[in-house]
Amino acid sequence: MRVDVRALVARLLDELPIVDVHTHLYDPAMGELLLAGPDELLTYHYHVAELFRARPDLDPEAFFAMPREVRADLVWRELFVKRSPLSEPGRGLVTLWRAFGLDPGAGDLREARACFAERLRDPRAHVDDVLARARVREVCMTNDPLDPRERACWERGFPRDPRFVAALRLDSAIMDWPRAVPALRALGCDVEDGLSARSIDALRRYLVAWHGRFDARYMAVSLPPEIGYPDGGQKTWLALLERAVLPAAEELGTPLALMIGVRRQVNPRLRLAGDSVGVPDVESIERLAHAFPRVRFLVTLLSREGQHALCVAARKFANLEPFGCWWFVNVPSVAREITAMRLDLLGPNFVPQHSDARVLEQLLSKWERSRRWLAEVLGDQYADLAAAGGVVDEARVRRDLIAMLGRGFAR
Ligand code: FIX
Ligand code: ZN
Repeated sequence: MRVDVRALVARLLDELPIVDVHTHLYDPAMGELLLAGPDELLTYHYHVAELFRARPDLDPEAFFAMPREVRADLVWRELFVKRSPLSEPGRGLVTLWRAFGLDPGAGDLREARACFAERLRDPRAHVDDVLARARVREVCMTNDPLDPRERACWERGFPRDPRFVAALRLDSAIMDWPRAVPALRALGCDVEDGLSARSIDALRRYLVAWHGRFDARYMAVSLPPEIGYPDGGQKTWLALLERAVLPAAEELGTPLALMIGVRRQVNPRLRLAGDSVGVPDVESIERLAHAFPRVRFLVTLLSREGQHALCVAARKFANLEPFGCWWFVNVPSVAREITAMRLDLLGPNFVPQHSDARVLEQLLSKWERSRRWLAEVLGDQYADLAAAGGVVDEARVRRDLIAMLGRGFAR
């Protein structure tokens, strides 16, 4: 019997319980840290960046001084009422409105606010419903002991929701040294301003301790495009990475995610929406993978450039693992290309996508949208395999999809 390969792949992908390997969501027990609802959704920084393109006359300071509801109303009016929401974030929000039975052509947010207010009367039930409808079985958070609001939760302790797993984020600790020194010292980490052996050892112990406390799945850091490894100790963050973070990763046997290519705050007036992109230095990643063969590097690149070189590097170093289409490359046009290339060069041995959701309900829209282009790309790939005479059946496709999207970074 001939199987309709593309339909089979789309169905299995649709049914697959996903492990989302990178988000900015929090365990519901962490209270207000878990963002939800229309005002958070509309003021997501992806929409805010587009608002300033639509309204170049708008003063960012005046915008951020407005109450959140007023900002959300403005985004809705400018990007969804006065123009068609043709961008990927715009189409994502429309997808979400439809999923909740809301009218994406509405002139205001009244109906949406009423609907979510009703749902959020029982936040736990809402979380369960969103996860169930998104078919997401596990969500990786982004956890930073130096974030005071977050730390208060960990220090107080809370019953963990097993669906929300932790990832120890390192940016605030290592990227702007010695800015973090006072905060680290306040946590009992015996660092000093300089990179003395004492500082390095204290930082390594701090990472090991918080990784344990979080029961983290991996450590992660976002990096600028230029890495320049090795540089003989010139860049402080690179020295900290080499001397404290990588030894901690080896000691813990935990992967390190490198999220490469972000140029933070090129336009600080736009706050979270003010970060940009640069072309990453993949040769340094190869050199790191070579120098630290016992560390598993999970790598995602923010730019379209460098993606091919990263796939080739991953063919040379099995401890390099590409993952996800991050932020500016999480648009179907580019994500399709990247994913087809990864499949061509690596087979099913990588994690094709994460959501980067910041607001709970985005799990629904982002995965709905990603599942579509994933189904197209994977459908083509399996159809080509079948045309070449390969065996493509339900059991094999399901096995591969689970390996790519249903197990997180577990091997
Ligand atoms: O560094 C990161 O993890 C980025 O994903 C975020 O900081 C960024 O602002 C974002 O939300 C992208 O999706
Ligand atoms: Zn992120």
